[in-house]
Amino acid sequence: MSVKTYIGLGSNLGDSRQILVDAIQKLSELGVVSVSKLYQSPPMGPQDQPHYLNAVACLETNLEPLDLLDELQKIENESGRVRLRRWGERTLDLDLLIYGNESIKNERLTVPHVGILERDFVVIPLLDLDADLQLNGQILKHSPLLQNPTLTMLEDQNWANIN
Ligand code: PH2
Ligand code: MG
Ligand code: MG
Repeated sequence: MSVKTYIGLGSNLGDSRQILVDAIQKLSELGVVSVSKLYQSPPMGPQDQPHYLNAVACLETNLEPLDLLDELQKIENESGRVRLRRWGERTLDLDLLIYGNESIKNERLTVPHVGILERDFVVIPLLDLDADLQLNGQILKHSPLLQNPTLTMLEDQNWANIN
C-alpha cells in the first residue's frame, strides 16, 4: 500500500538547480513523483548566505518512514552534501514534511515537519501540488504567509522534466 508523502528540497551551495534536478531523479526511483514549481527564496536564518532554490516533491511510496528517511539522507550524502552551520548554507537538504496522515515523533524524525506553517518556501510549493491541502486542521491556502510571500517563482512545474 503506497503512502502519499511530501518532501521539501532546498539548496544554496554549488549548482543548486542541477543538484535539485538530480535529487528529483533519484526520488523517482523510490516511487511515483510529482514536483512543484521551482522557487528562489531569501535565506531564513543567517542572512550572510546565498539565496536558496526551493521546491517540494510529492512521492507515493511503499517505504516506511524511517526507511524513507534513510533514502533521503543517502541522496543528500550522494550530492556531496556540505552543511556548514545550523540554518546555514548546504548543498542539498531533503526534509520529510508529511507522511500520509501520520504523526511521528522519535529521535530521528518529527512528522509533520515542525516548520511547515511558518515557511512560505514550503507552503507555496505544497499548494502547487495540492491546492486544498490541510495540516493539523489548518487550510494551507488560508495561511497569512501568502499575503506577503518572499519567494520568486523561477520555473513552472516542468523544471525537473517529471510531471
Ligand atoms: N533551509 C535552511 C535554512 N534556511 N532558507 C530558505 N529560504 N530555504 C531553505 O530551504 C532553508 C533556509 C536549513 O534547512
Ligand atoms: Mg530544512
Ligand atoms: Mg533537513
